[in-house]
Amino acid sequence: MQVVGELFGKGEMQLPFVLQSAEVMKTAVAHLEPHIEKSDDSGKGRILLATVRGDVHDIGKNLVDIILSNNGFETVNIGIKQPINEILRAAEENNVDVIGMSGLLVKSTQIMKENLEEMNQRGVADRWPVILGGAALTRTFVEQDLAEIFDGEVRYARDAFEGLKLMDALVKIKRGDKSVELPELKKRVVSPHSLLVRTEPDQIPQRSDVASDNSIPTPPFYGTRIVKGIALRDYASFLDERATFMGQWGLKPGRGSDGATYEELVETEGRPRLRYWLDRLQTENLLEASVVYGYFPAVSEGSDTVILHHSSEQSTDGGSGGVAGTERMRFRFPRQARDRHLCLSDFIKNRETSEVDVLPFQLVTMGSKIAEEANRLYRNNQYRDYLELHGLSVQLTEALAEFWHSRVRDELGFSSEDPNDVDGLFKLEYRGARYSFGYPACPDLEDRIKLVELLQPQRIGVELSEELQLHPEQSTDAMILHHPEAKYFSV
Ligand code: B1M
Repeated sequence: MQVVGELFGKGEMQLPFVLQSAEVMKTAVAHLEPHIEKSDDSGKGRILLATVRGDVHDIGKNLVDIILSNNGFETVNIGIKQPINEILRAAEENNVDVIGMSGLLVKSTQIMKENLEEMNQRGVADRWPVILGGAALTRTFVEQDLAEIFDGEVRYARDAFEGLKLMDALVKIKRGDKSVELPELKKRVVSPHSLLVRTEPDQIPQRSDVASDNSIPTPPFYGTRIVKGIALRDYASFLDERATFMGQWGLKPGRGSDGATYEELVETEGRPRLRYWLDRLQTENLLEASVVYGYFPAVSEGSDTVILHHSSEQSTDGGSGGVAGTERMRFRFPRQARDRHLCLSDFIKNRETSEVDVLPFQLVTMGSKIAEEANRLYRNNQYRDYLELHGLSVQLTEALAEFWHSRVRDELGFSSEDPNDVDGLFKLEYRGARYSFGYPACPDLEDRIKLVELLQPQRIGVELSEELQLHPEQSTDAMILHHPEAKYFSV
């Protein structure tokens, strides 16, 4: 049965309104469906949607599902963590026209490559064109590197709307429409100036030029502490409104004279909806903001950071109560092969100085109720609410992390160096920096296992899954450096 025609046309549309229209359409179709005669035509086209193996990110794929299905395409959404076997089995069983894979992790880009190779090997590359989407992908990686190895058609969709355009074109082409063409594949342009100058491995220094004469602050305690039920008023002011409105809620200024400006959208949509949600979250008691954090003695040895046992170590801190000053665990952080050859360990006192540094870690969570409510809204076809609540919940997680980091600076005695406004905080205008494992200075997600061993977050209801993701999803961890030179960098 072909359900609806083209709903969302060519003009600029704001994602929340598109989702609202999709809700209306879904309800209308549900009413009409029993009265519509089923035809045996193959419809406008059918796509299989999956988040790839090892990746738990759901929302991007679900948005694609909503937009596509409300434009008349049939979607077969098989969920997260899907291995290629399952993807191909479901594609076959549902006789889909196109396969769509999503994934946010860097690792997922490699999995997508392996999936395409597997499709080549099984001789099904010609049968199913593939659309790929997700944060860690780039257009040239898909349209040059992956297109080169894949025997069929593979395309990159930056967002759900591009996914819709591609789906439309791919199905038409598959059905023999000669008037339709896919956009040209984007090739990488490498200007001679943009080539990185890499140092030969044997020339990379043991340590960068980061100053080593900084002072060490005194922590209020060693070991870990838990703080539960943190009040919204404490961390709400740390919310990054721009990231929430533009990044998560899709409130983007329109082009041309008739498009609303960002400021107008903030006034008419952003702030009123934000007030509505913050009230509702409190009234319905959906916030369970908790933190586990701690201060640990540490020294560096080359690129390694060594956490030492401390005298007040308790078994509840996750420590074995080893002899104070001896090695408890070790992180090996990567070093830049270029530029200043920075490595996170350079910001921690070297063992040779005989000084012992202090290294804070934190893990914050918004709890599971908010995620459960967001999922309920999705199942209930309340798409705009789903997008807004999910987006707000992840930005509140960031706000909580930012708030707790400011508390740590306070406890270490240098919060007087903080900027006066929250924008300054987002620009890192304070002493030190917060590094989450998986981000460019410390990309190895395996380090989360050690962090969890140190902080024991199960005490605030947070577990690390075998995909190295924290559950509930609205959780994030970090290591905090107090060194005045510590800022973000990429290895
Ligand atoms: Co974090 N995170 N995060 N994070 N986070 C990413 C994903 C990351 C890429 C950032 C980065 O490095 N630049 C990085 C992963 C890198 C890696 O793999 N190593 C990362 C990391 C490292 C982490 C943590 C591990 C950090 C830590 O705590 N140590 C941690 C993991 C969480 C956990 O364990 N529970 C973490 C935490 C968090 C928050 C909780 C604070 C928050 C929520 C995470 C979440 O969504 N579950 C968060 C956020 C907000 C982000 C970024 C900034 C935004 C993600 C998001 O919500 N996007 C993200 C970086 C980025 O995307 N720029 C990042 C909105 C969502 C609607 O978009 O899913 O991309 P998305 O879908 C879009 C398009 O991509 C496209 O259309 C969609 C809608 O238009 N699309 C398709 C997607 N699939 C498609 C398929 C198609 C077509 C289009 O066709 C088939």
